[in-house]
Amino acid sequence: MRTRLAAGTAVLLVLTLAAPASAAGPLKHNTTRWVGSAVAAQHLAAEADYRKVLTREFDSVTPENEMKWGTVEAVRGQYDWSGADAIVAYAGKTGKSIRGHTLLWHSQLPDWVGGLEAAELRGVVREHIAVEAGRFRGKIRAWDVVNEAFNEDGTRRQTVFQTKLGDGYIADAFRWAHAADPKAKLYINDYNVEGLNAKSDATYELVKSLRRQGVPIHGVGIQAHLSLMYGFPEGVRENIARFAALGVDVAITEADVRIPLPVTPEKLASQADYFGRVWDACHAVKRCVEFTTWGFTDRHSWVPDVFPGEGAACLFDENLRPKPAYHRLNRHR
Ligand code: G2I
Repeated sequence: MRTRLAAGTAVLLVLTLAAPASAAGPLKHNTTRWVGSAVAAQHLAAEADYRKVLTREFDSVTPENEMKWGTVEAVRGQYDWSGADAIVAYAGKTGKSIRGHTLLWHSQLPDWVGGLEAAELRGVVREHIAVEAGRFRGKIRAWDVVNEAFNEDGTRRQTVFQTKLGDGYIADAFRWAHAADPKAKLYINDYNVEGLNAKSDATYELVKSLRRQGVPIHGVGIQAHLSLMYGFPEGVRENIARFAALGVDVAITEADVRIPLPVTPEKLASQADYFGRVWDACHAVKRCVEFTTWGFTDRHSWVPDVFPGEGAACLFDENLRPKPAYHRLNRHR
C-alpha cells in the first residue's frame, strides 16, 4: 500500500515537472478570483480568433467603451445600447460575469452634459444612472460607479460633477446606482492607486467616510495601468489589504504593462514580473476578488494611441500567442 502510494506520488511529481506551462489550462481555471478582460463589441463580432481566446481564458468581461455615457447617449434622449447589449448577450451565452464600466466619468462624456447648470445636471446624472444601471439590473456583477475622481495629489479632480454638484456627488451616485440595481457590487475606480501614495490615501479616506455614512459602496477598483518606464509601485499588497480592512472588496480592473518599444526578451520578462506581482498581491488578500486586464491582445490596445513609443502591454501578442506574462500568471494555484 505504502509502495503504491509512493509510486503514485512519484508519477504525479514527474508529470507536474514535465508539464509545459501551457498544460496549466485556461487562466480562468487556475485562479480563485474572477479573471476578466476588457472587450470591444466590434472585435467580438468581427474576429473569431479574438472571441475564441476570450471565451476560453476568462470568466468575466468589461465593456471597454460600450457602456460609457458618451457611447450610450451621445445625443440627449437618444440611446444607443447596441454595443452594450451585444456584450451582455455574449456574456449570457458564454456564462461570463460582467463588470459594468462606467456610470460617471469626466471623459467620454457627451458634450451636451458639460453645458448644464447645477440643478439640471443633478437631475440628468440621476436619470442617467437610473436608466443605465436599471437597464442591466441583475446582469452586472460589479459597476464602476465613479471613475477617476481624484488628482494625483489626492485632491478632488475638478470635473463638471465636482465643480457644479460639490463633494456630495459621489455619495449620491452610489445611492442612485444602488436603488437602480440593488444586487450589483458598487465600486469607485481609479488609476495610480496601486501602491501607497497620496491618491490611494485619498481614496482610502473617502471610502472610509462613505462607509461610515452608510453609503452603499462595496469595492475599490485599482486599474493597474503600469509601465516598465516608471518602475513597480510601492506597497501594492499593503494597499489592497488596507482597502479590504474597510470591509469592501478590491478588484484589479484594467491591468496592463506598457513596454517601451522595441520588445525584447528581457522586457517581456520584466513585464511578466510586473503582471505577476500584481496578481500575487491580489491573491494574497482574500477580498481581492477580481483580476481584469484592459484587453488581452496586443492586436487591440489603447496604449500605442496614447503613449507613442510604448506598446505590447497585454498578455497575448497580436497573433494571440500567450506571452511570458501569461505563463507567469497561469500556474496551478
Ligand atoms: O485610457 C485607458 C483607460 C483608463 N481608465 C478608464 C478606461 O475607460 C480607459 O479606457 C480607454 C479605452 O481603452 C479607449 O478605447 O478609454 C479611452 C477614452 O478615454 C478609449 O479611447 C477612445 C478613443 O479616445 C476614441 O477616439 C475612440 O472613438 O476609444 C473610442 C472607441 O474606440
